[in-house]
Amino acid sequence: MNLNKAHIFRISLFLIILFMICSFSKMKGQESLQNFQNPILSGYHPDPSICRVGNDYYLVNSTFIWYPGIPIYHSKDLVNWEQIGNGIHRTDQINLDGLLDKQGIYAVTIRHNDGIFYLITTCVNCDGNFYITATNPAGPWSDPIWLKDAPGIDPSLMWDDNKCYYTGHTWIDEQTWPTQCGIWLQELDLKQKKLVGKRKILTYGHANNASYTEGPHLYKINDKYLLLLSEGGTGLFHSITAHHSDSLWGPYIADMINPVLSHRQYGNKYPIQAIGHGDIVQTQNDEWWSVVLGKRVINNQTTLARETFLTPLEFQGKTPIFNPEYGKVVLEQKRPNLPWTPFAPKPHKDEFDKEGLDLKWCFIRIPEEKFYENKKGKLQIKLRPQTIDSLTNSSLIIQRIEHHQFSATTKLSFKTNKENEQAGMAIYRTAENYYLLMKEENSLVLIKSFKGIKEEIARVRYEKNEVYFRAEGDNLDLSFSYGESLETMKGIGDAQSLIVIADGNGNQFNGAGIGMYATSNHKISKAMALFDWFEYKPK
Ligand code: 6LW
Repeated sequence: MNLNKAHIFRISLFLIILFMICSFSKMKGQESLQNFQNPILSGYHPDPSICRVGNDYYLVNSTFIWYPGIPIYHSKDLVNWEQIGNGIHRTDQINLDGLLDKQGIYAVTIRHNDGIFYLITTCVNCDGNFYITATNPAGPWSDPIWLKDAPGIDPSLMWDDNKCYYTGHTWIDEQTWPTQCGIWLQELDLKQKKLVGKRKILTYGHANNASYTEGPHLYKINDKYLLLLSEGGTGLFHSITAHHSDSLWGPYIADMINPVLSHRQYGNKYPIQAIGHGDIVQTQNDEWWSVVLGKRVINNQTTLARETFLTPLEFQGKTPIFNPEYGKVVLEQKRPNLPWTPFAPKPHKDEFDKEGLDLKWCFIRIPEEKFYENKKGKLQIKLRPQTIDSLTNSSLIIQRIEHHQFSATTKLSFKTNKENEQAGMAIYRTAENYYLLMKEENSLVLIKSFKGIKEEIARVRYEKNEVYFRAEGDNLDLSFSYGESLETMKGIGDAQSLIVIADGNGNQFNGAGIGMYATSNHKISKAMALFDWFEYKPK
């Protein structure tokens, strides 16, 4: 073939343009994504509730006794979520002392009306139902407004004819069947900040002997009323049912296709179970989507607790058809018709070189005393007498475990000559179920507590001040290692199991975290542990 200069020029131009198109679409790969992956919020993210304001979406979860409580997530596409704040972010908003890990802040509802955001929830085993308000969802949020005469859990709000209405769950005292609950409605006077007027039970569930009827949300759609709620309890039998009425106060008629969403019919081998407790939202493009909770199950175990899943729905007549044609929540499918808006990924490694703690860090119960400080690029944690297994706040700072395969590493600097003093890494689910890898006076110790039985798994002599600790999770397997440097890490203890932090065995409702812990085990101490950095990443 005879190639003249013009030919060569044209071919080169073509190749350059092809190269540019390829690199551009690679760069924009995210934007060309047609599908999304479930769960949209992995790890400990139960009881999701959602609302839309213009083109912005806000989502919240329950947090039990973790503080800050009620994370507020923001998204523009329903798939990419970024935490922008917390509803409970001041230590004087609430008191969680003495509460068990499964008590405290239960399911929350987020709503927006007339320029004000509302979060309404229950503090179980503390003061009951309350709401807080904010003009900016990132906060600050108000002090709680307690609704003293509101029984039960799972409050929700809706507005109709400029009035605000409360729907909630209640136990039925004179039980005609076991686990009987009801959903009730009453007006909430936002000026007087109290429930007013008549109270009416709207339903006991969609079928005779329905159990754990809870998690209601009432919507007015095309001038009709749709009541969505959960039944069956938050485990294998969980479900969402729909009830319709032409008027606010009822009667509410159960939809013929109830339950409108459940995975219970797939049995206990199915990889996504416990689908239920949902909320729905209509997009600016007129699609309907729901957020629901579910559990991913591996070898019959759920180590990541209840997570948040996204699934579409459409109305056929009044009936909400969840994930039309599939009828179930799936791990991947076509994403919402919304502008793809990923946010900058957060670094896995926290260098502790900024003022204050990143939003991902949490405490168990309320840190009345500020026992930590970022100093010269290190997180300095004060050893205090409180221990991880007491029902009070201890010097424990954790983030959610969000992956089935993860690796967490930290660099600790800690020196003591007191045998009661320890600092190190913790994997925590409850005061009875946790692992600790701790540095002591001149040894390192691996401790396991399972169903409240605490045992020392391994101990090695170690005399340097600095040490690297690592925990690695792989489905149900867990291993720990330590070293003087990252290049010389050695295993400590036998292979361990993440069943310790999985649902069951006393672990209920909340989820698991990993992070840093320091204690002087019931004695007063002046000691500090310095954490240079902490890295948690999926593997
Ligand atoms: C929550 C209830 C539920 O308040 O579990 O799954 C309770 N649903 O609605 C605790 O998360």
